[in-house]
Amino acid sequence: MDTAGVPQRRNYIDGRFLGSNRQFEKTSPVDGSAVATVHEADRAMVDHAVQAARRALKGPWGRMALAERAEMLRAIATGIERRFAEFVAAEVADTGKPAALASHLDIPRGAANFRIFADIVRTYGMDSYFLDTPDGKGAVNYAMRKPLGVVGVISPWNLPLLLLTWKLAPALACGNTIVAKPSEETPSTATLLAEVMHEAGVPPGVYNLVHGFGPDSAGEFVTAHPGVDAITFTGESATGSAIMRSVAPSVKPISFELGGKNAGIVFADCDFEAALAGMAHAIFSNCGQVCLAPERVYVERPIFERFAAALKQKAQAHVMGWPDDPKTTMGPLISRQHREKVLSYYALARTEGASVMCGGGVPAFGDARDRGCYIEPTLWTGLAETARSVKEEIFGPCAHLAPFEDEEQAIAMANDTRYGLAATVWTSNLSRGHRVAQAMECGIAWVNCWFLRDLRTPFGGAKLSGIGREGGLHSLNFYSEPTNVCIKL
Ligand code: NAD
Ligand code: 6OD
Repeated sequence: MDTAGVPQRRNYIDGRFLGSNRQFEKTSPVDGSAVATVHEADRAMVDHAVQAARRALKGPWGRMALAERAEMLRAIATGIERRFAEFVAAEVADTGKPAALASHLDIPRGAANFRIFADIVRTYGMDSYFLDTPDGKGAVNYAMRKPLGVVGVISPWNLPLLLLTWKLAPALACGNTIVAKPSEETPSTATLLAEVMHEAGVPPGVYNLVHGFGPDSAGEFVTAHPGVDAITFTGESATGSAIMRSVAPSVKPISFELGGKNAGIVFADCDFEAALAGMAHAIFSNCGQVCLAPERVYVERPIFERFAAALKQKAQAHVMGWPDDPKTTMGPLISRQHREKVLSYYALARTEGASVMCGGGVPAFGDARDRGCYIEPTLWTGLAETARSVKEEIFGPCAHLAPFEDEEQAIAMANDTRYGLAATVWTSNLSRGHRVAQAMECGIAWVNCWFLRDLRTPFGGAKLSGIGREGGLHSLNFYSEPTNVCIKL
């Protein structure tokens, strides 16, 4: 804390918290008040972090037995749970999301990510053996898995702890060391996590945290650093493209989880109330700032009018309140800058000929929330499928609804996008559920549910939505490097 009581978010390098001469203020999306002073890492600090991470590869962490490393991951999970209320408060302060959401999703998943990868790495080990004597020539092959080395983790602001630890936990489980750069909008839980690592006895240099922005700041300093062996990134597709350019000279492995313009498909044979509740949740949860959220909703013609009217009621029932108020169901967007972007799409949709079913503007509260970043939940109909607002990711609490005539048309409309992250399909016909889910050109297709996660399953996107898959053994494969050993008998 400084004298004004605003928390300081410092870098954590080689086991020590380090301030910087360059600082910026993180403000609350709820009311514009100061939330934290963030210490931006310059190029030299990032280099310091990378060198510390390189040294730690050879230190106690590199020599630690796998079982001991798994125990350390469990201790980190326990450390998060021990300071649960602090983590919730920090996540809420940075994002403005309802405390109930942070308590039920973000922070428990932060701990769960460490536990699941402790279990998976213990169950499957790091070495896979393939014993064979091909053609009777008498050779034995085995593939031995080793850490990649120093992994750069670049994460976004929408689910800050969840998405950071989703990459951090498997990378640590595989024995790598880390230089993490969280979003400039959400520096806090990553910093609390450094305290938890410290308390759990994680050796210095294993988890290094640098704060700052993307281009010409800590983000780019990490991705371009020749001492970083791999980059794992979650964020916008355009940022992924910039990072690809910056890692190209050193040809590092990359894992990218990028943007989406996801489809929700509602068939007339669905359980209407379940589909309505599920779609309303999927569109508006976290103020629409979930990469998996369906911004394109396709509803079979016979129930289109009824479904649209009911979804509008759900949208209008949202309570845009203070994060700690249990009645609050929707928080603000992350920042004024992001609200400008979403509002520009609200204007574009009108220009492109949308019928605005509800929302489209900024609420007025008559209190300090007017200094925040709240925005109305918004639904449209009537846009052409070629409209930019139907094609581009908006990342706000909004969706366009269009009717479809049959299964074939629904599939064609859903797949008519350059993105390929997720889809959600609602039907009571089991065969149709399988058929349509399998026809989706995307990484994850949910049937009669959305964002229902089993952390062992492959997670990631096709097309513009990403490169590679993480989750379960997919993560262990990415965060480790096999060496095949062939022994002639
Ligand atoms: P962003 O791409 O703007 O920023 C993400 C991170 O990258 C931040 O830490 C940022 O500082 C850093 N960064 C930005 N430019 C960089 C550069 N040139 N070099 C290195 N680092 C750089 O994304 P955001 O606005 O924080 O998050 C929202 C986006 O993330 C949306 O597009 C959303 O769909 C996507 N997302 C995808 C997933 C997924 O799993 N596929 C999950 C969450 C969010
Ligand atoms: O659940 C996850 O593991 C995950 N990566 C979720 C991504 C959500 C996007 O906003």
